[in-house]
Amino acid sequence: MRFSLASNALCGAVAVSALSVPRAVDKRVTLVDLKQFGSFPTITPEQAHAEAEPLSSILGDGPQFDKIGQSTDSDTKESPAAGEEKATAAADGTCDRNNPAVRYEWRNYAADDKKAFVNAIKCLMGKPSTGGFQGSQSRYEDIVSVHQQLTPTIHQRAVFLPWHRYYVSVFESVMREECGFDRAFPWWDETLDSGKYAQSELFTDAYFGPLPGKTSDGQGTCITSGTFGGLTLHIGPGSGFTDHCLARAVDESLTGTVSTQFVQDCNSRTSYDDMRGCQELGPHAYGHNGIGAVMAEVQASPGDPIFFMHHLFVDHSFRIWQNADASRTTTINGCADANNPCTPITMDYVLSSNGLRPNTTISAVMDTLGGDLCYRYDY
Ligand SMILES: [Cu+2]
Repeated sequence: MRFSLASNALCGAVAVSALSVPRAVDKRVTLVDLKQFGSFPTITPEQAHAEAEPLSSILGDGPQFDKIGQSTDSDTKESPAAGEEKATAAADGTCDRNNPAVRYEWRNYAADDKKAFVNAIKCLMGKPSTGGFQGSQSRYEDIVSVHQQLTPTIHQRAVFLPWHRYYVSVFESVMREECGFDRAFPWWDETLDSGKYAQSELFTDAYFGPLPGKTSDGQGTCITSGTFGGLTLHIGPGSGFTDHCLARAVDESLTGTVSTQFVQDCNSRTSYDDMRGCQELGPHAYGHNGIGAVMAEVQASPGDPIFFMHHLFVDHSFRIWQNADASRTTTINGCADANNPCTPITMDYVLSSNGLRPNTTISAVMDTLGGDLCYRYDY
């Protein structure tokens, strides 16, 4: 038995009382048992480094993205075209490659856009579920449900990167169409916050709320302040449906591995599926496990909205790998299933969001400047 039902009516959590922790200062802190969340499987940065290929393979002659929006005082500047930004999906199937939507790194993203972004996520949480998504009690949780239900087919296989790219674009589309979000999209360069995620501006009350450390006895903390403070999640933990709080439990020794070196060691691999495996079990997994609690579980981690900032980072790394060689947007390799021997994946492989948005194919999302998509990263 993982935890007693009586003490976990809400939050899967144990309220800290004078009985367990005598420090009066913690009276209102609610801790959660991290065992219920599990963790993502990993490889070590040393493994990734040992198997890295010569760096020249990531410095090809693919599309060169302009370095723009590199201001150091991002709080005072506005993202270009704020308020009239196009969606990063090419609704009509055409993309002007010279004028795509731009995803701005959080530091280059206007303060006003940051506020609008978290408020649009909050808006989705306040809208009713459209039905048909198991366990969901809001439009936001419809999106979480899709990930939970599809978990066995979208992780630890070739489709991981294209599916999560599609999933982030579905999230974006729902934000724009159902909550009126009309700004540029952000992304998060986690390598700049390596080893100090908790100090990132993302984790402040103005935006995603704090990132408390894993306690010395290995517990997580319910988030009670910020845009998402006091949230009750209904999907998860794992494949179940138990009301629990939005909890976090940062381990900066894990976030410290999410470095430029680790990302580059993975991106040095010339084979798509080698790169994918390294990214998935490397920087991707350490970001999830490092933030901890809800984020550390495979199925229902989108219950923490920072999930999408994390997957924007993962997608950025994927796009950087693709930039090195044009063939990387038109081909894929690896396994489509877990059979042995497996079925090789193809560009026609279908990506589903369980009806939240229309199905598509890998070929439609491999190029972020064509097919279903029309965006680039600011660097
Ligand atoms: Cu996932």
